[in-house]
Amino acid sequence: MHVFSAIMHWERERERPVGKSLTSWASVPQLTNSPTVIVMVGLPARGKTYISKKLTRYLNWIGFPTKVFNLGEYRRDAVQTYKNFEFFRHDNEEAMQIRKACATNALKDISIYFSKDNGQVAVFDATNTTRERRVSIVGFAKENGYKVFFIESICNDPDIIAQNITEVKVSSPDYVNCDMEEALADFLQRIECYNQFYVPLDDEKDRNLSYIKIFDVGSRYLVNQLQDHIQSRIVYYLMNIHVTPRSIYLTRHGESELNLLGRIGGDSGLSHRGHKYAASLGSFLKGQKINDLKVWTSHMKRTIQTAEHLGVPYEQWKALNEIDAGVCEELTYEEIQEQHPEEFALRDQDKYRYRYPMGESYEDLVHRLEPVIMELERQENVLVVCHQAVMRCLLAYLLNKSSDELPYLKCPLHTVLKLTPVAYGCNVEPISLNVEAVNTHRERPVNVDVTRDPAEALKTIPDHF
Ligand SMILES: *C1O[C@H](CO)[C@@H](O)[C@H](O)[C@H]1NC(C)=O
Ligand SMILES: *[C@@H]1O[C@H](CO)[C@@H](O)[C@H](O)[C@H]1NC(C)=O
Ligand SMILES: *[C@@H]1O[C@H](CO)[C@@H](O)[C@H](O)[C@H]1NC(C)=O
Ligand SMILES: *[C@@H]1O[C@H](CO)[C@@H](O)[C@H](O)[C@H]1NC(C)=O
Repeated sequence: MHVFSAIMHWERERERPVGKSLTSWASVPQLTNSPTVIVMVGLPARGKTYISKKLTRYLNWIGFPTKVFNLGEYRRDAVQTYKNFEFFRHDNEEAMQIRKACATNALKDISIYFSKDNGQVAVFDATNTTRERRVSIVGFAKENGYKVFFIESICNDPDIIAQNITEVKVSSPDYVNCDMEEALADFLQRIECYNQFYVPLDDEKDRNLSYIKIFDVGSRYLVNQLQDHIQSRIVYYLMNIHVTPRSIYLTRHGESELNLLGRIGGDSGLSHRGHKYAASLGSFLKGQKINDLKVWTSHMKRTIQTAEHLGVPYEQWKALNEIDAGVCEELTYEEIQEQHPEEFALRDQDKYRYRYPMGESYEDLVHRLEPVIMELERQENVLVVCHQAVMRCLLAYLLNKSSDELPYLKCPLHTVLKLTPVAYGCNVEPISLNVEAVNTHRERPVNVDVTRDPAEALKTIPDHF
């Protein structure tokens, strides 16, 4: 982790300095020179789609525009109704032509994504089980100046495979009107079609390729010929994720003294109602009977006071501290408008990238939170007691929200979000503990021009004392 925090530090150094002009802030940082094609390798039901989606969510969150190109979807577009595994037999000439055409179309779309849509990473989610096919992808990438990184998932545990099939494949569009047993049987035969020709990445023959092999759901890894920063980030991420069932609980601290006054930031303690919420949170958690719950707070008084009511050990993370509002710390929105009207408007124009003078932006916060996300991935049941901006960043990662949506995600006080990973996403359950609190959510106003008048700037500010 230390190596990576050094890298992240270096990245931040290269970012624009604190300045005024929004146009210079809006530029997308160029982090790698040439785009990367990630190619998934492995038999069906080895988690290729799962890894593709999850990795894509992570890369987008840390600021590398990434998209999945799923060959199965191209195939379903080309062949509207799936009959059975016969389609995947190696001697089915007609189907083979269709599959080739789909792969060609997907690769074409990848080039368009890189050249026209600012894409940096494309995840090619196909089976690609033969060497010949891998060679053709490497050729395509060479022609276009792309880097290629293979991710191979290897697993021969029949229980895991059967569980995977029932979890995600039986509900696939291929099997809409099929019963479970039938679908499972067909899918196993489909795997067999691939298995006859499957050639795993080879220590010797593929020694010039860049790849990671993941064995048995991450119990062992083999990494070969890493080429750059982004590939090391990918490897780092893949080595930290797990699939054990668990829940993540996110909450803000109880209402604080400064919340009551409508002042942002600062380091005040809890209000009377804030203490009440903390006590309710304690009973709520007891009721959930969570196995081995880890509790994390920031270094700020309001999260620590909240955790103190829970009666369990907790750990403090400086990285979880609220966004640093710089010169605007402890001001009300009215005062910000009065003292820094231009800053206030600039923030409304691009809330994600806007950096408070002497403070931070949401984008900075995402970088700061990266080690927290990595540790969240490693852990099982965790409660994070944090802050509004911090919770928005964590939620955006967990729920795959874009950087435009991120700064406006609703994270009310005195509400716990219970997030439970399922198949390819996350179930969210908001639980209000029925302790009143002020509203701290300010919507983006319609007029974001620096010349707007104060009344317009203040139109969406929440009530306070
Ligand atoms: C893997 O990619 C190649 C592209 O070169 C494609 O021809 C092939 O059909 C893909 N694999 C499978 C199993 O579809
Ligand atoms: C399926 O199995 C593989 C093991 O090869 C695992 O890594 C993957 O995450 C599993 N789950 C899903 C939903 O595909
Ligand atoms: C790997 O690359 C080296 C140098 O370019 C080349 O001499 C060698 O034949 C390649 N090996 C394989 C297995 O492709
Ligand atoms: C994540 O969001 C992007 C765009 O907002 C979308 O294309 C993609 O399908 C989403 N991924 C998942 C796993 O929902």
